[in-house]
Amino acid sequence: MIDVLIINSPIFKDKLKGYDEDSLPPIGLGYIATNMQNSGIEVELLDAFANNTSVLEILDIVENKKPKFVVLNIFSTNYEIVKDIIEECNFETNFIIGGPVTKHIYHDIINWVTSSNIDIVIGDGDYIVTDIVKNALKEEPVEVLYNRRVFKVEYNSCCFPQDISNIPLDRSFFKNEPIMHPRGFIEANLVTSRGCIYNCSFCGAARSINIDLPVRERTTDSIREEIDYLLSLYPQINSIRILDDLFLKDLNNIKKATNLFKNYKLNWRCMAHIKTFRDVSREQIEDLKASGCSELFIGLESGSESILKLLNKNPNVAQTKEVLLKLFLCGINVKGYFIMGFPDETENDMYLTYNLAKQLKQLSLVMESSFRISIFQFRPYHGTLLYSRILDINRNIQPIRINEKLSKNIGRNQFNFSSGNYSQCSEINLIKYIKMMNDLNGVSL
Ligand code: B12
Ligand code: SF4
Repeated sequence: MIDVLIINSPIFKDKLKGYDEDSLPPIGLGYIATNMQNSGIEVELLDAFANNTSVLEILDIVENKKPKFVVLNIFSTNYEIVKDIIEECNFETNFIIGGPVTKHIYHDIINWVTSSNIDIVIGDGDYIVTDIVKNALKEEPVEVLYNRRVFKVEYNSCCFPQDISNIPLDRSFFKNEPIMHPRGFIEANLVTSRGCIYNCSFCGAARSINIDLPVRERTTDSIREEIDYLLSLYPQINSIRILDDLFLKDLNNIKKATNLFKNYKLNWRCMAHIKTFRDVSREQIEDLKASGCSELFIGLESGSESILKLLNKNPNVAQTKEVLLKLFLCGINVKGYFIMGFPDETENDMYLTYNLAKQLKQLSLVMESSFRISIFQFRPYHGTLLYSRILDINRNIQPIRINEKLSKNIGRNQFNFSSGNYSQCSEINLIKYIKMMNDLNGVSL
């Protein structure tokens, strides 16, 4: 019998046959697990997402291991799956549920049908989970209903990690690291900041829905120490991926990253924003490249100015092209994230998105850089600005489910989910455009 089983919850209810898609280590859960372990609690981490573990298998594991606590994360995408795990578990235990979406759905979780205790944590779980497991609470729950409790880790809570620089992380909890990338490099991941300065209306990290929490950044020294540690732990790695919501925010962050990484013989990749490059010169991008920046992940989302306005994104498509041209010229590859199926999006909007992606692909080929396209069908995540907007106009939001039609057309099952079609385009045409976008990845001149 172990004390705690932490589960990185699955996004599929059943095991997918032949599933071999890549995954990233659940770093947030790693921090939580490490803190417990350092306090003498016996913890195991089951990465059901990476291992393609079905709900039935999870229930078996829980019933065999009989943990005193089962700690799970939840996302809008797997709400029903996590509910199933908890409601179908025959073994009575204490569940602790957390993740970025709990603040928007805790009132639903309270009503889940189980005789087990459920504690719901809103906010960063690094320290509070240990207190709950040890029954050594430093703060009272904000809500109690029978055997349900809701804890809120606010800015002024004693469990809130004000300084995220040196939170211990035992990487032996992760079974999928370092990652052998199909494109030939070996990579480890780290998180250097929490929170985002932008306000995209489809995103759970948007500033206006997380206004009570500051954006926190680690010190450069602490990041350097973690990179040195990763190199000693995995001497074979030649690439680092920074998993922050938005690592490169502006010129200042570009300078900091350039100065940090120029001391290593490593490639590195991270998220950036079109506005990151507002005041950035060609020389500064060349320095960024020279420091090892091999690929930037940028949320381009749409080629339609009216859709970009709806998303609170930069509506200037010409500027997007200029920025990508500068990056390609300096030899920095880009992975562009796009979404189709926004509320009231027309077929013409989708065509504009396709056209933008095609032009960027052609530009990258001419510049001998790489432009990869990642395309998703829009689904409203709880608490986001678009979620509220859809409800405000009295439209129904169905639960998020697997989109098998999309998986048949474009593969990469882990990204194909749908909670209905909110656009003005038929579902057939929406899928057609998503497939056309995905197919651009195979285009050559
Ligand atoms: C990197 C990342 C991933 C990685 C790694 C995921 C992982 N499990 O860690 C990958 C690419 C695999 C991924 C997958 C998915 N992701 Co993701 N991801 C992120 C991203 C950009 C950063 C996460 C991160 O590492 N943050 C840093 C660490 C320190 O923070 P953290 O993980 O949030 O954890 C802290 C707190 O949230 C909390 N916490 C988290 N879990 C738990 C659990 C308990 C019990 C407790 C008490 C506390 C707690 O405590 C942690 C420590 O402080 C976030 C954006 C964001 N702002 O969170 C999106 C984000 C979390 N992802 C999101 C989604 C939707 C998904 C997917 C469901 C996508 C899909 N396929 O549909 C899957 C879920 C798969 C899974 N079970 O892991 C959404 C969630 C929105 C929502 N309403 O559900 C976010 C917010 C982005 C968005 N578009 O809005 N993701
Ligand atoms: S989509 Fe990216 S830039 Fe926009 S709010 Fe979310 S994390 Fe920030």
